[in-house]
Amino acid sequence: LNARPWFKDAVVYQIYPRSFQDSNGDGIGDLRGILSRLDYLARLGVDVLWLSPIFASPNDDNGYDISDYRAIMAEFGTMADFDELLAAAHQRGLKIMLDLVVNHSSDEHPWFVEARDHPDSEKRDYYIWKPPVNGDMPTHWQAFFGGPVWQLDEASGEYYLHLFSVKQPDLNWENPKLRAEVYDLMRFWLDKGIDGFRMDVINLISKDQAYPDAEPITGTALTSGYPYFMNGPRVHEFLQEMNREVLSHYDLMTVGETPGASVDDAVRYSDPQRGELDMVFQFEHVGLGSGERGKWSNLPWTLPELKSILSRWQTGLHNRGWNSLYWDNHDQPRAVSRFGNDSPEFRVPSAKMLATLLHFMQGTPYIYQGEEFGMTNVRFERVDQYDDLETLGAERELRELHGWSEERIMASIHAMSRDNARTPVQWDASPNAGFTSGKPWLEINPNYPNINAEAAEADLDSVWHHYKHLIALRKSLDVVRDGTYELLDAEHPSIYAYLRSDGHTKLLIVAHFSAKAGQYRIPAEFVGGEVLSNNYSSLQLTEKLNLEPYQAVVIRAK
Ligand code: TEU
Ligand code: CA
Repeated sequence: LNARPWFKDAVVYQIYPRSFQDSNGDGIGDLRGILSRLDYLARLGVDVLWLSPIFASPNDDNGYDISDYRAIMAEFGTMADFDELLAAAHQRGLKIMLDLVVNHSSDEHPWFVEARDHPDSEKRDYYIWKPPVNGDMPTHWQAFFGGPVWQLDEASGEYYLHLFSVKQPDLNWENPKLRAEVYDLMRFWLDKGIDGFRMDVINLISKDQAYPDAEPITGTALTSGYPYFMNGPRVHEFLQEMNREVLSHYDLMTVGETPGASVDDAVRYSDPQRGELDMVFQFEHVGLGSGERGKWSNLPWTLPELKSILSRWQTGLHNRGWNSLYWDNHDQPRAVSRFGNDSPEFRVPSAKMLATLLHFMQGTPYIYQGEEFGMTNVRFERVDQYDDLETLGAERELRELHGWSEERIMASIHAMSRDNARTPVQWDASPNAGFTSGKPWLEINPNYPNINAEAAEADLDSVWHHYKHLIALRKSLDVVRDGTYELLDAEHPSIYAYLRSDGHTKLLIVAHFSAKAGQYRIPAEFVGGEVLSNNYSSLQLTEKLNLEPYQAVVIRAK
């Protein structure tokens, strides 16, 4: 075992290709667009590019529904474009990680077409089919995008399982042939020289074979099947097999997306001795404010809750596994709008504060496109300006089933829709923000004349330069990778302060979650220390720190 694998020193940058950069004027981002921005990414200093799915797909869920695992989505380009992109990235020292979506495929994948049209074929068992139970569906589990997880196939009279949309039938991991197919397609990409996989909902691949029904969800006729498919009975066995068969033969990094995983689950996934994955994405901090209607409830959250979650993950995985660190991705609203303050006055300091807080934790940081210069949530006026199937499905259910007013629904969409993260990257102040010369597939956030990459790179006080500084700084300090973590003042309502220490170096990180000035008493050993990072121009290093709104500082003890 490599004692210091490279993923522990890496900073990952996530690209949602559809919204990153269009190269041919059709309004859709593509591989040649990514190619044209590699120098920008190299300047930022990131190490790994994670591309959200680039494979052939009917785009019911923007590529998370794959119809050919070995082909490039026509709208994104060709295999030759991909090969060129991979080589050009490697030339610049950038690694490429692909998105492996194998909990489900598209219903337009030839496996599913054959399975559905020929129930006697071998492919039938690549998916999960069940006969009706007492004339009803086998369980009443609710799908992630609303409605039940079972879809009746009239021709055979059987239901198939889809934890996500009806066009995303779940693959049957109980079938060894299906597993071998997955391992084969992974080798196909690894043999091309890619450097890793992000594995979509990988902790959902093993279902409880009894398919029991579950607790009713209030206000619906459905139940929560989470206990029966999250971190299911054979998931670790499957991942260990995948590791033996594929992963252990390559030099790559892996991160599993694992909604509903606890710290102990994450240890099981990421303990190097167990031979599964390098790390997982946990969902607890981004789950803050969830209620009866899931994230759409959008309840208030408190800083002590956030501190308690992130601190539990920091201490829980120390020396036992490895953390991934993220605020933003293509499924989450923009962190500066959600955990910071996106008003013109506080957008820049609060985006920098969030970055500082996260990048000094132990783990591998992930930056989502646009986060590095402080892109914000979008507030479309009309529902039809949204594209995301989850948002549109929720809008219908909240209105028809739960009687929410249009006003309440729109407020919730503005706060939580996945499209907040998916509006095109704002490159510059030119028409369409430099994203496309055509009509963008999703409208651009109207704030692009002020908030864009070009302006940020030209301004040394920008969010962009803060990210660049943090990326370089964390790499120069072993304590960030290796040190212990200790939370201070857990109950303080507006200060998030923690210590990192490795016996040689001791760091204090203080983040001020408030739009007002404040004060915070720091441990004496940091008075007279060195300020390594500060999102304001000055700081009086006294025992009682005077803090500006959303100020964040990192101090090294003498
Ligand atoms: O997301 C998995 C997942 O748990 C989502 O339900 C997530 O919680 C939701 O989007 C938050 O609102 C992954 C992908 O990241 C997502 O884009 C896909 O839609 C989904 O899997 C299905 O492949
Ligand atoms: Ca294009």
